[in-house]
Amino acid sequence: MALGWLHTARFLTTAPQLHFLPELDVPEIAFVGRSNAGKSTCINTLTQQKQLAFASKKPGRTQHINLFALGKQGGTDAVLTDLPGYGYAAVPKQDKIRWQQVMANYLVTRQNLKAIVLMCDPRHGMTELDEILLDVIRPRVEEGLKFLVILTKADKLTRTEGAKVLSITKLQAGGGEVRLFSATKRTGIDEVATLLWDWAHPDAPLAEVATAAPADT
Ligand SMILES: Nc1nc2c(ncn2[C@@H]2O[C@H](COP(=O)(O)OP(=O)(O)O)[C@@H](O)[C@H]2O)c(=O)[nH]1
Ligand SMILES: [Mg+2]
Repeated sequence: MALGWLHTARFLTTAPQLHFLPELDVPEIAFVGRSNAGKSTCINTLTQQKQLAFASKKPGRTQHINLFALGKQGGTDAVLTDLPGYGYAAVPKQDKIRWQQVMANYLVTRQNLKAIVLMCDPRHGMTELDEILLDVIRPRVEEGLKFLVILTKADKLTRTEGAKVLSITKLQAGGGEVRLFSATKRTGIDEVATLLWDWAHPDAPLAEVATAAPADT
């Protein structure tokens, strides 16, 4: 049912920085990570739509905050935010700095932000830029903002390597959740979907949860 909910994702709006975004009162879940960490693939897998990450890739939107609505048509109950990746070497320094400021401003001050999902390539682990991001959001995490690290491309790891990187990342994640994920092997998908559902619906009674699933799942 959580996966069915994620499959309802559709493009909502895009903005070059926080103050152009509409103020919303539904929970918002932001996806962040270094470029090439596997964020687009992960979002596509969770929502089962190629078009979403494509929407974020359109010319002019690559350094934008892109929002996607979740829930029944006309009954949006949460929003996914795709924040374009950081750390891409070919981007001019000036643009990198600007984008890091836009991101930090969004992550620190977005009112309805409920959760942050950080995508990480487990073969590189948490990089310096990921650590900086962690420092930026730490005060909000301590105040109750949910935090999840997704270790992507888990299919590239042996079982032992996976277990090791999982425990190391748990230590680094400062109380946040950590999950192994693979788009190719389709591991971790249900677990991540359930976490996100629960975070977006903290008060949902079980009966409501059961009826919220679209018919096609
Ligand atoms: N083996 C494997 N490759 C993946 C997986 N997820 C992403 N990739 C590859 O990693 C590269 C970067 O993925 P992408 O989603 O574009 O990363 P983004 O820059 O963070 O949006 C691409 O070549 C993907 O095919 C995965 O689960 N398994
Ligand atoms: Mg991408």
